[in-house]
Amino acid sequence: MAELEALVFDVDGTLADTERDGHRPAFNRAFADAGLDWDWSVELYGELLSVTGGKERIRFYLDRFNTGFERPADLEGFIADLHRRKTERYMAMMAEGSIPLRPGVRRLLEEARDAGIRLAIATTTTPENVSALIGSTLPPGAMQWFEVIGAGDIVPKKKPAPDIYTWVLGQMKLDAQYAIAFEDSGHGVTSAAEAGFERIVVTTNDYTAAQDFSAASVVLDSLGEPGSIAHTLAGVQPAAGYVDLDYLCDLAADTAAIP
Ligand code: XBP
Ligand code: MG
Repeated sequence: MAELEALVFDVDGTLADTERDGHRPAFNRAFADAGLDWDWSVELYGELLSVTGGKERIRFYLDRFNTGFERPADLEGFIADLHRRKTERYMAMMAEGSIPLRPGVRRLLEEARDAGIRLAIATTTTPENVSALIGSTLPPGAMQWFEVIGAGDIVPKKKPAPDIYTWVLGQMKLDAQYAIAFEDSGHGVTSAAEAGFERIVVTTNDYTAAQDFSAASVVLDSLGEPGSIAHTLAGVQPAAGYVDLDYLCDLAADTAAIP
């Protein structure tokens, strides 16, 4: 791989553990707002995560888990409306500061910024959700830390399709060989790999730990912090105990890739 120029981050599960305690309860609150008795448990949500995108996930739920529901004539409009309510609920939860960034995320973003490394986001979630999370967890103006934010319906096909990573690279006029992608899920890794990323750093969470990360360069339980070591599940353990720019440059230069 060529010299490292940019870091591209997934959001949900990677920057913060938003799925179980952020998106899932926001969906449930939107269902209650709409007078529906649907309840997405922690376990059911794990199965629903096989489909990315909130609107797509609601449709999948109806197709697979709630086939008896009497569908309105305009199902698409009904789902879009439910999803709008869900986004409002999610943004309100973020404004309360209910979900912190994962360990090492802020440290690594700041280190990369100081070193002049370009930063970007490639996510499936709705753009407003990205600003809500960044706004509640990073200093004012932190949205500007990211040169490009690729999110939601800006591309027709969500992860695992490569489209969102390809779109971000296009906006940055950047070849994937100069960048590292950060992901938490198998779908995310597939998306980045198919967009041409040769280096992908995975930080797992409870929902994704058992997924297939064979296209990743390293799989860790977190980015780690000084004093709180990152545990490596595949690939080379960071010498410092946490993922920093030195480690990423070694990864980019091949010296720390999975043998
Ligand atoms: C995760 C997703 C999203 C969120 C819900 O995206 O698949 O659908 O679960 O957000 P990523 P929306 O890991 O790529 O950040 O309801 O806004 O889709
Ligand atoms: Mg994710």
